[in-house]
Amino acid sequence: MSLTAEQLRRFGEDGFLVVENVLDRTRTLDPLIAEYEAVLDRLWQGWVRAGALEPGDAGGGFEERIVKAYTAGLEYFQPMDISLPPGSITEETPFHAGPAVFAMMTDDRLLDVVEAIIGPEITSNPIQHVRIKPPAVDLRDDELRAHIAATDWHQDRAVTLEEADDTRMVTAWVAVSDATVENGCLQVIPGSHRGAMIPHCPEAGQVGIPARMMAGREARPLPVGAGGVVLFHPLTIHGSLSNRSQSVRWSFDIRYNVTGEPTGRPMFPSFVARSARAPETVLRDPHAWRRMWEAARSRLAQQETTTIHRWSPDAAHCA
Ligand SMILES: O=C(O)CCC(=O)C(=O)O
Ligand SMILES: [Fe+2]
Repeated sequence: MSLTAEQLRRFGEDGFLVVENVLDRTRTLDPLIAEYEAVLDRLWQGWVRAGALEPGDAGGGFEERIVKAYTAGLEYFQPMDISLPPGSITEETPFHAGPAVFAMMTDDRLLDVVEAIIGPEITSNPIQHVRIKPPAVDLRDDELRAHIAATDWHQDRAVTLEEADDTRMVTAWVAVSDATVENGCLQVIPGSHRGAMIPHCPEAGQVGIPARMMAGREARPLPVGAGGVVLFHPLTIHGSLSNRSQSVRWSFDIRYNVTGEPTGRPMFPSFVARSARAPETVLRDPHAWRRMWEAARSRLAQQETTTIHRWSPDAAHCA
Protein backbone atom coordinates (compact mmCIF):
# COMPACT_ATOMS: atom_id res chain seq x y z
CA MET A 1 0.00 0.00 0.00
CA SER A 2 1.39 3.37 -0.87
CA LEU A 3 -0.03 6.84 -1.39
CA THR A 4 -1.23 8.12 -4.73
CA ALA A 5 0.21 11.27 -6.28
CA GLU A 6 -3.08 12.98 -5.46
CA GLN A 7 -2.86 11.97 -1.77
CA LEU A 8 0.72 13.25 -1.60
CA ARG A 9 -0.31 16.51 -3.22
CA ARG A 10 -3.07 16.94 -0.63
CA PHE A 11 -0.67 16.16 2.21
CA GLY A 12 1.68 18.84 0.88
CA GLU A 13 -1.11 21.36 0.57
CA ASP A 14 -3.11 20.63 3.74
CA GLY A 15 -0.41 19.29 6.07
CA PHE A 16 -2.47 16.20 6.90
CA LEU A 17 -4.00 13.17 5.23
CA VAL A 18 -6.61 10.66 6.39
CA VAL A 19 -5.92 7.14 5.12
CA GLU A 20 -8.58 4.54 5.92
CA ASN A 21 -7.89 0.81 6.36
CA VAL A 22 -4.14 0.84 6.81
CA LEU A 23 -3.90 -1.70 9.63
CA ASP A 24 -5.42 -5.12 9.16
CA ARG A 25 -8.04 -6.08 11.73
CA THR A 26 -6.99 -9.70 12.32
CA ARG A 27 -3.27 -9.35 11.71
CA THR A 28 -2.59 -6.13 13.65
CA LEU A 29 -5.57 -4.65 15.55
CA ASP A 30 -6.92 -7.77 17.25
CA PRO A 31 -3.54 -8.81 18.73
CA LEU A 32 -3.03 -5.24 19.92
CA ILE A 33 -6.40 -5.20 21.65
CA ALA A 34 -5.74 -8.64 23.18
CA GLU A 35 -2.36 -7.45 24.46
CA TYR A 36 -3.97 -4.46 26.17
CA GLU A 37 -6.71 -6.65 27.66
CA ALA A 38 -3.95 -8.71 29.25
CA VAL A 39 -2.21 -5.57 30.55
CA LEU A 40 -5.46 -4.34 32.09
CA ASP A 41 -6.12 -7.77 33.55
CA ARG A 42 -2.76 -7.71 35.33
CA LEU A 43 -3.39 -4.17 36.58
CA TRP A 44 -6.83 -5.18 37.77
CA GLN A 45 -5.50 -8.13 39.75
CA GLY A 46 -2.93 -5.83 41.35
CA TRP A 47 -5.60 -3.34 42.33
CA VAL A 48 -7.72 -6.10 43.86
CA ARG A 49 -4.72 -7.45 45.80
CA ALA A 50 -3.95 -3.93 47.03
CA GLY A 51 -7.53 -3.56 48.26
CA ALA A 52 -8.32 -0.72 45.86
CA LEU A 53 -11.11 -2.81 44.29
CA GLU A 54 -13.50 -5.35 45.80
CA PRO A 55 -12.23 -8.92 45.31
CA GLY A 56 -15.51 -9.89 43.63
CA ASP A 57 -15.45 -6.96 41.22
CA ALA A 58 -14.58 -8.33 37.78
CA GLY A 59 -15.30 -4.93 36.29
CA GLY A 60 -16.77 -6.19 33.01
CA GLY A 61 -15.15 -5.77 29.60
CA PHE A 62 -12.18 -3.60 28.68
CA GLU A 63 -14.13 -0.35 28.45
CA GLU A 64 -16.06 -0.86 31.68
CA ARG A 65 -12.81 -1.68 33.45
CA ILE A 66 -11.14 1.47 32.14
CA VAL A 67 -14.01 3.65 33.33
CA LYS A 68 -14.23 1.85 36.68
CA ALA A 69 -10.49 2.15 37.28
CA TYR A 70 -10.57 5.84 36.39
CA THR A 71 -13.56 6.49 38.62
CA ALA A 72 -11.87 4.67 41.50
CA GLY A 73 -8.87 7.00 41.09
CA LEU A 74 -6.60 4.21 39.82
CA GLU A 75 -3.86 5.18 37.41
CA TYR A 76 -4.31 3.09 34.28
CA PHE A 77 -2.71 5.45 31.78
CA GLN A 78 1.02 5.32 32.53
CA PRO A 79 1.18 1.50 32.79
CA MET A 80 -0.45 1.36 29.37
CA ASP A 81 1.51 4.14 27.73
CA ILE A 82 4.18 3.26 25.21
CA SER A 83 6.55 5.85 26.63
CA LEU A 84 8.02 7.04 29.89
CA PRO A 85 6.54 10.23 31.36
CA PRO A 86 8.25 13.61 31.68
CA GLY A 87 9.32 14.72 35.14
CA SER A 88 10.37 12.21 37.73
CA ILE A 89 11.14 8.67 36.53
CA THR A 90 12.06 5.78 38.85
CA GLU A 91 13.07 2.14 38.30
CA GLU A 92 9.42 1.31 38.98
CA THR A 93 7.80 3.74 36.54
CA PRO A 94 5.53 1.47 34.50
CA PHE A 95 5.08 1.56 30.73
CA HIS A 96 3.99 -0.88 28.06
CA ALA A 97 6.31 -1.83 25.22
CA GLY A 98 4.67 -5.08 24.12
CA PRO A 99 5.21 -7.16 20.98
CA ALA A 100 1.82 -6.29 19.48
CA VAL A 101 2.62 -2.58 19.84
CA PHE A 102 5.99 -3.15 18.16
CA ALA A 103 4.21 -5.07 15.37
CA MET A 104 1.84 -2.13 14.85
CA MET A 105 4.70 0.39 14.80
CA THR A 106 6.64 -1.66 12.25
CA ASP A 107 3.62 -2.77 10.22
CA ASP A 108 4.54 -2.91 6.53
CA ARG A 109 1.43 -1.16 5.30
CA LEU A 110 1.90 1.65 7.80
CA LEU A 111 5.59 2.01 6.90
CA ASP A 112 4.62 2.13 3.22
CA VAL A 113 2.54 5.27 3.73
CA VAL A 114 5.22 6.76 5.99
CA GLU A 115 7.83 6.04 3.30
CA ALA A 116 5.72 7.89 0.75
CA ILE A 117 6.11 10.99 2.92
CA ILE A 118 9.62 10.87 4.42
CA GLY A 119 11.41 8.37 2.17
CA PRO A 120 12.83 4.87 2.74
CA GLU A 121 15.23 5.58 5.64
CA ILE A 122 12.76 5.45 8.51
CA THR A 123 13.47 5.75 12.23
CA SER A 124 10.77 5.13 14.79
CA ASN A 125 10.74 8.35 16.81
CA PRO A 126 10.27 7.80 20.57
CA ILE A 127 7.63 10.53 20.96
CA GLN A 128 4.70 8.17 21.12
CA HIS A 129 1.60 7.60 23.20
CA VAL A 130 -1.50 5.54 23.67
CA ARG A 131 -4.70 7.48 24.33
CA ILE A 132 -7.54 5.57 25.91
CA LYS A 133 -10.13 8.20 26.69
CA PRO A 134 -13.19 7.55 28.84
CA PRO A 135 -16.43 9.39 28.07
CA ALA A 136 -16.07 13.01 29.22
CA VAL A 137 -19.10 12.58 31.53
CA ASP A 138 -17.02 10.13 33.58
CA LEU A 139 -14.02 12.46 33.94
CA ARG A 140 -13.31 14.55 37.00
CA ASP A 141 -13.83 18.26 36.45
CA ASP A 142 -10.15 18.94 36.94
CA GLU A 143 -8.99 16.25 34.49
CA LEU A 144 -6.73 17.99 31.97
CA ARG A 145 -4.30 15.33 30.81
CA ALA A 146 -4.09 15.13 27.03
CA HIS A 147 -4.01 11.34 27.11
CA ILE A 148 -7.34 11.14 28.88
CA ALA A 149 -9.32 14.32 28.15
CA ALA A 150 -9.49 16.54 25.04
CA THR A 151 -6.15 17.72 23.65
CA ASP A 152 -5.38 21.45 23.36
CA TRP A 153 -4.17 23.01 20.12
CA HIS A 154 -0.48 22.42 19.50
CA GLN A 155 2.15 21.55 16.93
CA ASP A 156 4.11 18.32 17.44
CA ARG A 157 7.36 20.15 16.69
CA ALA A 158 6.74 21.98 19.97
CA VAL A 159 6.95 18.76 21.99
CA THR A 160 10.45 18.04 20.69
CA LEU A 161 13.65 19.65 21.92
CA GLU A 162 15.21 22.30 19.63
CA GLU A 163 17.65 19.76 18.24
CA ALA A 164 14.86 18.39 16.01
CA ASP A 165 13.65 21.69 14.55
CA ASP A 166 14.93 20.72 11.11
CA THR A 167 14.20 17.01 11.37
CA ARG A 168 11.99 15.60 8.67
CA MET A 169 9.29 13.78 10.57
CA VAL A 170 5.67 12.73 10.36
CA THR A 171 3.05 11.84 12.95
CA ALA A 172 0.86 8.79 12.39
CA TRP A 173 -2.31 8.90 14.47
CA VAL A 174 -3.71 5.38 14.49
CA ALA A 175 -7.37 4.72 15.31
CA VAL A 176 -7.95 1.55 17.32
CA SER A 177 -11.62 2.30 17.85
CA ASP A 178 -13.58 4.26 15.25
CA ALA A 179 -12.78 7.91 15.87
CA THR A 180 -15.81 10.18 15.43
CA VAL A 181 -16.71 13.80 16.05
CA GLU A 182 -18.81 12.58 18.95
CA ASN A 183 -16.15 10.46 20.66
CA GLY A 184 -13.34 13.00 20.33
CA CYS A 185 -11.49 12.52 17.05
CA LEU A 186 -8.48 14.56 16.04
CA GLN A 187 -8.99 18.05 14.63
CA VAL A 188 -6.56 20.12 12.57
CA ILE A 189 -6.10 23.58 11.09
CA PRO A 190 -5.65 22.83 7.38
CA GLY A 191 -2.60 24.48 5.82
CA SER A 192 -1.13 25.56 9.17
CA HIS A 193 2.08 23.56 8.50
CA ARG A 194 3.05 26.25 6.00
CA GLY A 195 3.45 28.74 8.86
CA ALA A 196 6.24 28.84 11.42
CA MET A 197 6.40 27.23 14.81
CA ILE A 198 4.16 29.12 17.20
CA PRO A 199 5.34 29.75 20.77
CA HIS A 200 3.61 27.30 23.13
CA CYS A 201 2.75 27.62 26.79
CA PRO A 202 2.67 24.94 29.47
CA GLU A 203 -0.70 25.50 31.06
CA ALA A 204 -3.48 23.44 32.56
CA GLY A 205 -1.57 20.16 32.38
CA GLN A 206 -0.79 20.42 28.66
CA VAL A 207 1.48 22.36 26.34
CA GLY A 208 -0.64 24.44 24.05
CA ILE A 209 -0.91 27.42 21.75
CA PRO A 210 -2.21 30.56 23.53
CA ALA A 211 -5.88 31.12 22.65
CA ARG A 212 -5.26 34.52 21.03
CA MET A 213 -2.97 32.84 18.46
CA MET A 214 -5.88 30.60 17.45
CA ALA A 215 -8.35 33.38 16.71
CA GLY A 216 -9.81 33.27 13.22
CA ARG A 217 -8.48 29.83 12.33
CA GLU A 218 -10.86 27.26 10.99
CA ALA A 219 -10.73 23.77 12.48
CA ARG A 220 -11.49 20.58 10.62
CA PRO A 221 -12.42 17.43 12.60
CA LEU A 222 -10.95 14.22 11.16
CA PRO A 223 -13.09 11.17 11.82
CA VAL A 224 -11.43 7.91 10.77
CA GLY A 225 -12.38 4.26 11.10
CA ALA A 226 -10.58 1.73 13.29
CA GLY A 227 -7.39 0.67 11.50
CA GLY A 228 -7.24 3.99 9.66
CA VAL A 229 -4.46 6.51 10.13
CA VAL A 230 -4.19 10.30 10.12
CA LEU A 231 -0.79 11.47 8.92
CA PHE A 232 0.33 14.98 9.68
CA HIS A 233 3.26 17.35 9.40
CA PRO A 234 5.12 18.41 12.60
CA LEU A 235 3.96 22.00 12.17
CA THR A 236 0.30 21.20 11.53
CA ILE A 237 -1.76 22.70 14.34
CA HIS A 238 -3.97 20.00 15.84
CA GLY A 239 -5.81 18.93 18.95
CA SER A 240 -8.72 16.67 19.72
CA LEU A 241 -12.37 17.03 20.63
CA SER A 242 -13.78 15.86 23.90
CA ASN A 243 -15.39 12.44 24.11
CA ARG A 244 -19.14 13.14 24.22
CA SER A 245 -20.02 9.49 23.52
CA GLN A 246 -20.79 6.71 25.96
CA SER A 247 -17.77 4.64 25.00
CA VAL A 248 -14.01 4.73 25.25
CA ARG A 249 -12.02 6.37 22.44
CA TRP A 250 -8.72 4.63 21.75
CA SER A 251 -5.81 5.72 19.55
CA PHE A 252 -2.05 5.57 19.32
CA ASP A 253 0.08 8.42 18.08
CA ILE A 254 3.50 7.44 16.85
CA ARG A 255 6.10 9.32 14.88
CA TYR A 256 8.78 8.63 12.35
CA ASN A 257 11.77 10.66 11.25
CA VAL A 258 14.46 10.37 8.61
CA THR A 259 17.19 8.13 10.02
CA GLY A 260 20.23 10.04 11.24
CA GLU A 261 18.34 13.24 12.03
CA PRO A 262 17.76 14.21 15.69
CA THR A 263 14.58 12.75 17.20
CA GLY A 264 13.99 15.66 19.55
CA ARG A 265 13.87 13.32 22.55
CA PRO A 266 17.39 11.91 22.71
CA MET A 267 16.95 10.43 26.20
CA PHE A 268 14.34 7.99 24.88
CA PRO A 269 15.19 5.14 22.49
CA SER A 270 14.60 5.29 18.75
CA PHE A 271 15.24 2.49 16.27
CA VAL A 272 15.48 1.93 12.53
CA ALA A 273 12.11 0.66 11.35
CA ARG A 274 12.92 0.41 7.64
CA SER A 275 15.97 1.02 5.50
CA ALA A 276 16.70 0.60 1.80
CA ARG A 277 20.35 1.62 2.25
CA ALA A 278 21.22 -0.56 5.25
CA PRO A 279 18.52 -3.20 5.74
CA GLU A 280 20.68 -4.99 8.32
CA THR A 281 20.17 -2.05 10.72
CA VAL A 282 16.40 -2.62 10.97
CA LEU A 283 15.26 -3.69 14.43
CA ARG A 284 13.07 -6.79 14.25
CA ASP A 285 13.07 -8.00 17.86
CA PRO A 286 10.25 -6.60 19.99
CA HIS A 287 12.01 -7.70 23.16
CA ALA A 288 15.12 -5.75 22.21
CA TRP A 289 12.85 -2.73 21.83
CA ARG A 290 11.35 -3.23 25.30
CA ARG A 291 14.84 -3.61 26.76
CA MET A 292 15.87 -0.29 25.19
CA TRP A 293 13.06 1.42 27.08
CA GLU A 294 14.00 -0.39 30.30
CA ALA A 295 17.60 0.77 29.90
CA ALA A 296 16.43 4.36 29.31
CA ARG A 297 14.31 4.13 32.46
CA SER A 298 17.30 2.96 34.54
CA ARG A 299 19.37 5.81 33.16
CA LEU A 300 16.69 8.44 33.74
CA ALA A 301 15.98 7.16 37.26
CA GLN A 302 19.45 8.47 38.16
CA GLN A 303 18.43 12.04 37.49
CA GLU A 304 15.98 14.28 39.25
CA THR A 305 13.77 15.17 36.35
CA THR A 306 13.37 14.65 32.62
CA THR A 307 12.52 17.67 30.50
CA ILE A 308 10.86 17.03 27.16
CA HIS A 309 10.11 20.49 25.81
CA ARG A 310 11.51 24.01 25.72
CA TRP A 311 8.59 26.12 26.94
CA SER A 312 8.39 28.06 30.17
CA PRO A 313 5.12 29.29 31.69
CA ASP A 314 7.02 32.48 32.61
CA ALA A 315 7.70 33.47 29.00
CA ALA A 316 6.26 36.83 27.93
CA HIS A 317 4.01 35.18 25.32
CA CYS A 318 2.33 33.15 28.07
CA ALA A 319 1.29 36.15 30.16
O1 LIG B 1 -5.38 12.11 20.18
C1 LIG B 1 -5.26 13.19 20.75
O2 LIG B 1 -6.00 13.57 21.62
C2 LIG B 1 -4.15 14.13 20.36
C3 LIG B 1 -3.13 13.47 19.52
C4 LIG B 1 -1.94 14.31 19.22
O3 LIG B 1 -1.72 15.40 19.69
C5 LIG B 1 -0.97 13.74 18.31
O4 LIG B 1 -1.24 12.67 17.75
O5 LIG B 1 0.08 14.35 18.09
FE1 LIG C 1 0.13 16.18 18.88
